[in-house]
Amino acid sequence: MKVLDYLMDELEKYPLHLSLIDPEKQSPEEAGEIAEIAEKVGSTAIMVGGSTISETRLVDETVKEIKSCSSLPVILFPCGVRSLSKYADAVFFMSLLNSRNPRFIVREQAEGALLIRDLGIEPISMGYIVIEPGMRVGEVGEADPIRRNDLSSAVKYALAAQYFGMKFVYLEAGSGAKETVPNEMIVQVRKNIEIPLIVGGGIRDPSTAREKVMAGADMIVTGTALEELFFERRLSSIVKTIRSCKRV
Ligand code: 1GP
Repeated sequence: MKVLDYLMDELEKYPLHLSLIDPEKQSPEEAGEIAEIAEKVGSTAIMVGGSTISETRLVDETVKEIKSCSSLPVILFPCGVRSLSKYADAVFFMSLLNSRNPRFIVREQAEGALLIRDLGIEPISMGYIVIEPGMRVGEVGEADPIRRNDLSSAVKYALAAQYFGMKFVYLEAGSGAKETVPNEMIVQVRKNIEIPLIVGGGIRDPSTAREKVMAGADMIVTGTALEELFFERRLSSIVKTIRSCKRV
C-alpha cells in the first residue's frame, strides 16, 4: 500500500500524530529505540529529517535502524538532496512556499527528482509554510516567515498549495519554537482548504496538541518532545489526546 493511501485511510479514523526524528540528534540505534516507542504508543509514521543534514550515510543508517525496530512507514522530511535515503518508504516532496530563494521552492527538488524516481521512493507533494518564529528552518530556508497575526497570508499560501495540486499543507513554527502556530491561523486555514493540514513546531504537551487539533489540524508533528529523557509517557499521552479529539 502506498504511504499516501495509508495516511489518508488513517485520517478517516482520527487525527494523526507523526514522529519526527532528526538523524543528527542521536545515534541510529537510539533513533531505532525512539521509533519502537513511537509505534508502541500509536504514532502513525516516522518522519526523518532536519534543517542541517550534510551526510546521506547518517540518514541511511538512521532509516535502516528505524526500519529494523518498527513497522511504521518512514517518510523523509528533507532539507535537500543529501537527506534522501533509498531505505525510506516515502518522501515529503515539499516546497518551502514562502522562501525568498528559488532553491528551496523548486531547484533543490528538481535536483532530487531523478534520484527519487530511480530509488523508488514514493513522493508525497506538500506545501511547506513557515510561520513566525520559524527558528532554524526559517533561517536555513531563507523564509519570510508569516507573521503570527497575518492570517490572510497563511490562507493564501495554503490555498495556493492546494491549487498546485499538493496533497498536504504543513504550517511550521520551527523546531523548538516557544510560540506554536496560532490557533486562529489554523482555524482560518482549515476553513479555506480541502486538503489535510499538518501543524508542527513547539508542540510538546497534550493540551497544546489538543488545541491545534480542535482548531483544525489533521496531523500533529512532534520532534523535540522525542529527544527528552523518558519521553514515552508524555508521547503516549500526546498521541492518545490527538486521537481522541473530534475532528472539526
Ligand atoms: C519541526 O515541526 C517540527 O520541523 C517539529 O517541531 O521539534 O518543536 O516538535 P518540534
